[in-house]
Amino acid sequence: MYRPLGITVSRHIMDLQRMHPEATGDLSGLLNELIVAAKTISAEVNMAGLADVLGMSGKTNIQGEEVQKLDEFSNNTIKRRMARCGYLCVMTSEEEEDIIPVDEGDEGKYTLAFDPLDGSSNIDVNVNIGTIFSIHRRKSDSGKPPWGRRKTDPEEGWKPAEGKPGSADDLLQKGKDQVAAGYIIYGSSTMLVFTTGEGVHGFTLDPSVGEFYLSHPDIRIPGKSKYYSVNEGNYSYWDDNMRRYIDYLKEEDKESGRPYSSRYIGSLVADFHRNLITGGIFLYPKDNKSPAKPTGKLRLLYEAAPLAFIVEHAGGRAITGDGRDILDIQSEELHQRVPLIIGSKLDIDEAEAFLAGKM
Ligand code: FDP
Repeated sequence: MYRPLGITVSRHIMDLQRMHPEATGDLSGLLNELIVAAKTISAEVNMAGLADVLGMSGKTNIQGEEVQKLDEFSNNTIKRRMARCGYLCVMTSEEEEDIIPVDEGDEGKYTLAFDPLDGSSNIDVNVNIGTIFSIHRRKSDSGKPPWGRRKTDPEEGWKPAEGKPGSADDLLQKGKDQVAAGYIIYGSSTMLVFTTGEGVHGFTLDPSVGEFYLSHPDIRIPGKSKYYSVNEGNYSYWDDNMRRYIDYLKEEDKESGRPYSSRYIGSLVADFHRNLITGGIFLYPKDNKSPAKPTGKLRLLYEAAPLAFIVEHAGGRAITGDGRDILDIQSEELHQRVPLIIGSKLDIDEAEAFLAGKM
C-alpha cells in the first residue's frame, strides 16, 4: 500500500544533493553504487542457509558458480563494484591487510573504509549481521578536472579523465571529517541507515521491488536508556572502574531506572542498531585479555568511527573511556583498534564519569 507514496533512497539522496547547489553529484553516485552492492549482499545473505546446503553437496550454487563464504562474497562484491565506480581513489576493508586500489582511470575524490560483514561469528546461526561504511574526502589532489570524472574527447568520445591514485594517507583521517557513514543490517528485514551530516535516516528494503524506502526519517536516539550491551564474559579482564560501572547498572534503584536490562547479540551492527532505536549503551572497553589487543577489539576506521558519526548526528555520544571522543581520534593505521563506548548521551556521560574514577 505504501509503495506508490514511499520515498525511495535514491529520491532521498537526490533531495540531499539539491540542498547543496555546489554538489557535483559524486557523493550521490557513490552512495547509489554502494546501495547496489548492499542489495547484492542482502540477496546472498537471505540464501545463506540454502547456499550452505548446496555448498556441502558440491560447492556450487544453482547458477553453477562456486559457493563462497559470505564474508568473502561481501568483500568481493563491494570491492569490485566500488573499484570502478569512478568516485573513489582508495579503499580499505576489514578483510584486507593492505589498501585496496581503484581501477586505473577511475580515480575519484572520495575514500571508502568498510567492514563487509560485521558479526561474522553469527553468520552460520541466522543472527543479524551487517555492512558498515565510512566515506571521507581524499586529502591528496585527484588530478582531475573539478567538473567530473570523465571528459569528452572529440575523436574518441567519452573516456576517463586521468587521475591520481589515493594512498593509505588519504584513509587515515579523523572520524569527525567523514562526509557520510552508514550501515546495512541484514535482519528480519534489510535496513540501510546512514547520514551525510544532515540527520540520520533509515530505509527498509522491499525485496519484492528491490528498493529501499524511507521508513525511519530523522532517527533520534533516546537520551537515557535502560539497556546495556557488553560481553560480560570479559568481566575479569576489565579494570576496576569498568567493573564498578557494570555492577552499578545492575543495582536496584527505582529513581534512576536501575537495574538496567542486558542485551548483547555479539554483532556490533545489530547491538548498535537496537540501541539507536530503543536507547541503550554499548561497551567494548579496553581489557587485559590479550596483549595484542590492549585497546579493545573493535576497529576505528570501519567500525567505531562510522557508528560514532551516526550516533552523534542522532543525538548520542561515542567515547573511548580513556578521555577521548571517538570522532577526535586521528587514525594512524588502517586496522587500528579502539575501546568503544557508544549510545544514549546521558548513559555515556555517566559511564565516562565512572571510567574516569569520578563516580
Ligand atoms: P565478530 O567477532 O563476530 O566479527 O568486530 C567484530 C565483532 O564480531 C563485533 O561485531 C561484535 O560486537 C564483537 O566482535 C563481538 O566480540 P566478542 O565475541 O568478544 O563479544
